[in-house]
Amino acid sequence: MSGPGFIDQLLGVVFGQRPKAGPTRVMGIVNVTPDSFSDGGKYDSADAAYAHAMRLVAEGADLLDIGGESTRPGAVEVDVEEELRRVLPVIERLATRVAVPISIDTSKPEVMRAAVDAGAGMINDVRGLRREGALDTAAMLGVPVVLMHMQGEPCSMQEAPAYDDVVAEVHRFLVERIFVAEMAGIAKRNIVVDPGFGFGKNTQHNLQLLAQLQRFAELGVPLLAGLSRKKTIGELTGRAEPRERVFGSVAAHLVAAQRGALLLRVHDVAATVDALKVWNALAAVPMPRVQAKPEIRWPDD
Ligand code: 9MG
Repeated sequence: MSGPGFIDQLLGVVFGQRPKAGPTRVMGIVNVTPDSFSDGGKYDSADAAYAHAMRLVAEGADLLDIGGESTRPGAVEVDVEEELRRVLPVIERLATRVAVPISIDTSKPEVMRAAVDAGAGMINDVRGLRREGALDTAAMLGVPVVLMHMQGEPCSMQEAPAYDDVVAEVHRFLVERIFVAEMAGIAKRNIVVDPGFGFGKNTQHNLQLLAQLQRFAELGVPLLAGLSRKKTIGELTGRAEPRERVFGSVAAHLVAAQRGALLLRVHDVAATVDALKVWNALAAVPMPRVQAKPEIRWPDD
């Protein structure tokens, strides 16, 4: 039997004894794009993206997700050359300078290949390796992959997302993608799944997925959750500006971690790391059994 794989090492898990919930890790988002919803244009030069990535590592990111094409609702696709032009210089510089693994956020086989050659050690595909050639390329590269659920395509996915039963449908999709990935030669220990919050889902869909996230954590592979600064957080908090959604995002990610997410994809690394530290410290303290529900009386009752 071989030793622990990349994901097991990342999660600090003893091979064969992966817990249902436990050492949740933080994936810092590095968008090298002029048009991402939350930080569009802020880090679209290689220098700015590199400096941002270094800051996220200093804040405690366990891995970095580098993306060169926005997948926000309404985003238009860029061609392979442009995506490579954006991400490769950043990955090349980071690969020799940071100790944390680098993930490439892409659906394009050509970008997967070049990014892994440049030093990326993981593929994050919002299309769950459904693009032509993606499955075989990922299998050939032999690196861990994130298989995410998305209904539709970013350009139109939020126009009228519809499900009979969002939890059952996303669950079925992920079961099928795990099977297809394994059939293509991707080892199960290299697979991570993600329900894809906000990808062809409205706030009610996202809340249902979050409420039943444990079902996805029981698929036998690590679960990733990404709610960072998304529209659902804005709707729940009344915050129109993505940069003002930090507290709401931290709360949602903490709930996701409690329901079994082992990886959290976030913009706000420092805030998320602090929240996880407090949760972990508290989880180690035994809770006394509550005997009876105390009756609370408010002063003007
Ligand atoms: C690229 N990207 C944007 N949001 C994401 C999410 O929620 N999960 C994953 N895996 N990737 C995402």
